[in-house]
Amino acid sequence: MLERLSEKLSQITRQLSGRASISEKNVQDALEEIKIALLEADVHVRVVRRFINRTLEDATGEAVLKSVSPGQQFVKVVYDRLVQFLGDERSDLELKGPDTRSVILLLGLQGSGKTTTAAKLARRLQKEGRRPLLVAADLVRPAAVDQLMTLGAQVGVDVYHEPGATDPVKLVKNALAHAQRNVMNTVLVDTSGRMQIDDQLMKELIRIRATAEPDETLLVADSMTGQAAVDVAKAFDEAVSLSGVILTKFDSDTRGGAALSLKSITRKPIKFVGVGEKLEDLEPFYPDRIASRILGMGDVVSLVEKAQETIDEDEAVALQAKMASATFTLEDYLAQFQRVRKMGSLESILDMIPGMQGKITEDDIDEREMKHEEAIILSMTPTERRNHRIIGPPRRKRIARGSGTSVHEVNKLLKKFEKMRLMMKKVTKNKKYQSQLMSQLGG
Ligand SMILES: Nc1nc2c(ncn2[C@@H]2O[C@H](COP(=O)(O)OP(=O)(O)OP(=O)(O)O)[C@@H](O)[C@H]2O)c(=O)[nH]1
Ligand SMILES: [Mg+2]
Repeated sequence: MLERLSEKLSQITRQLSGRASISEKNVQDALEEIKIALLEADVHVRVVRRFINRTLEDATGEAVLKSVSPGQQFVKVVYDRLVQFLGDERSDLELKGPDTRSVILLLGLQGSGKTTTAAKLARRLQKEGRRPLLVAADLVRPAAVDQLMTLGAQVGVDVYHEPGATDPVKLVKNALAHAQRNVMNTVLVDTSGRMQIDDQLMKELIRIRATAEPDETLLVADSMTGQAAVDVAKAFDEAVSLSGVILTKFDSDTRGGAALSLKSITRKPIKFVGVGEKLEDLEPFYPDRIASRILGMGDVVSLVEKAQETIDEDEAVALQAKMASATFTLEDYLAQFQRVRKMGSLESILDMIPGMQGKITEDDIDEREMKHEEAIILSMTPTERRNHRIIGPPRRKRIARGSGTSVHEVNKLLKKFEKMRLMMKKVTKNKKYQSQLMSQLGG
């Protein structure tokens, strides 16, 4: 993905990055080349102009030209701008808690990938512990319902459908009642492909939206269409008000024009990207990682930066001392979870380490278990967290209830923690293991 844009931009920035000194003219020349590369990548012309102007401002300032490594500073400036134009922060789905029903409405042009994406998303949410229901509300294309049912079966998610139905609004209403009855907390509605100019279908979409009252109204757009995807997003947003976009076929998009233009033109975040035809090929969209990919810097840079941001050295030293003396408490353990959270998911961290990409998948790491463990510790009183030995059977029962887990799970955590403490004490006596363990803990 993004090969062409990346090849161009990394070539341009590489020319400057190694230099001990650069002039304002060097920066201007490089930016002229970047401008051409962005236009070739089908980035919206307004976005290109804004990008170049702002980068020029930042890059010709004293801080860059007079710095110790101006070339690298320049690359950093370009990188920061790319991150900004890609949308800054990762924007996740905003769904209600597990006890309340959430609805996700997927819409878009014909063939953009709605049905496939609905199944991919259902798979992902199910793995996160939600109970999804797919709703076959595309009543226009004859084979659409069968397609969703096949995909639903593949990911093990129920599909609500009504043979012979003709009114998608009514069908959605029935589907919501079905979800309610069967305690399914996440309803994903697949709609039929629309042409923007098709007034009737657009009106129907507005009615579906009013009935579904979605938490997320996501446009599914083909990233290969570049700027056209941005125009589509604008049109749909005006009609039904979008909460975000999923860019599909990102695997085949070598240019990146849609990804780079979308946020600044429409203000809508890209929440996920589709990166293949298989049902696991859906990835959260991380602007910083995409920017490093575009500049060919590898994700190592962002890993290092993130690690520096989140890990305070004093904190690490204090932690080490605690480990050695086995005064490491559940409170410290909890802090580790929160540290991992700050850095993104465990999976995303492993993904950034060279050689680890794709080797460890969601299936290997039990983020759900992590969430459960966190919930358990949060249900303890501070005194209990500081001294887990006082947690006898009645307290275990209370904690299980409070955290929505079972006594068995509480027992398991406490056993694991006790074992970990012992191991830490042993390990901290040995310098080599010590650093290994610290790095495992994110220190
Ligand atoms: N390479 C690649 N192909 C994708 C991706 N997402 C969807 N596709 C393919 O795009 C084609 C269309 O996907 P659908 O999910 O049927 O699209 P749709 O928007 O539901 O289509 P209509 O219901 O006809 O409007 C299928 O062949 C998918 O396999 C992706 O992220 N990458
Ligand atoms: Mg479809």
